[in-house]
Amino acid sequence: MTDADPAADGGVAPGGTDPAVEAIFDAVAATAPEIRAALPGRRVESGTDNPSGESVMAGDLYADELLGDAITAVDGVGSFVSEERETAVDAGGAVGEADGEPPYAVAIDPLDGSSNLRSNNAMGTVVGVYDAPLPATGRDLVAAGYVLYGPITTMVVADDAGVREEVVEADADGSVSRTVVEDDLRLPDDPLVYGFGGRVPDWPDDFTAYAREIEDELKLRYGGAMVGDVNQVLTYGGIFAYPALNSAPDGKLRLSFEANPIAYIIERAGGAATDGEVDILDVEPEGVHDRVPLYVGNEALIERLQAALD
Ligand code: AFP
Repeated sequence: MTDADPAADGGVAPGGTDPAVEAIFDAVAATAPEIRAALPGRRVESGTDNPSGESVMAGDLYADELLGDAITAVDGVGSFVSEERETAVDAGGAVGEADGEPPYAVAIDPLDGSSNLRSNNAMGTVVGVYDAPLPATGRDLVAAGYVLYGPITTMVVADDAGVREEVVEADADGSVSRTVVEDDLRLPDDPLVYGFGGRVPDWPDDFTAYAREIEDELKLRYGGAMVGDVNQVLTYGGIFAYPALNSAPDGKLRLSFEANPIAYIIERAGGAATDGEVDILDVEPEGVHDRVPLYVGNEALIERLQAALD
């Protein structure tokens, strides 16, 4: 068990991760119980839109504020990007390898799936830790993770040591604990579930043909929050996609703080991730809010998907 305060246990990081990276996930975990406790009172629209033009819930703004304060306070963080903010926040210096400069830029979706607030379904926080200024490709990720607010609050973390699942809990003394419950998460070899976003009439014909095949083979698991749907794939094997649509050829999900972190996690767990043509981690972004089609899951299913879209 690791307290979500590195000083509490000397910053001993699981798997030998850079303590500065571990401090970022400690900061994310430390906010989780407070964000979860605040959700019942923040199920309404804020009346504002985010840089992607999407309606923002009160819960989105609250999570963004808490996470922004916690992450930018970490010594190793030089820059912070959020779905809810137009531009990067300077958090202490130019990210990169220069001596003395903070090495990391962090990109987050503070409350992925916030439209599930009204229906009380799963949602969570997505985190990407890059060692290059943003926008950057997924190859510049050194770690990624997501908090999942389900029946249990869990955090999945992927880094050089692999992929692990932690239970995040507020202790009686007010501290927050991170308990590793799975220390080597791998996609099961035999896929079981699928979840495809967008409206079926808006799917291109080639994706529709692929979806029809998958529907005959796997069980539908689509909950409207990428973190919950991807966690199904990570747990049971299968495929999650928010595909290119006829009305939106770039799909819906953002590369920097949704597709890249999820692709990094799934690939570290033995799976694959593509935009339909190339590995998601190789997509070159122009801006931090660039959208990209996302298909992630078992390698064989992704290979079939790419053949179907050729
Ligand atoms: P919200 O955060 O606005 O609920 O959007 C969630 C999301 O970005 C991603 O988590 C889901 O996979 C996808 O959108 C669901 O989109 P649809 O509502 O179009 O199914």
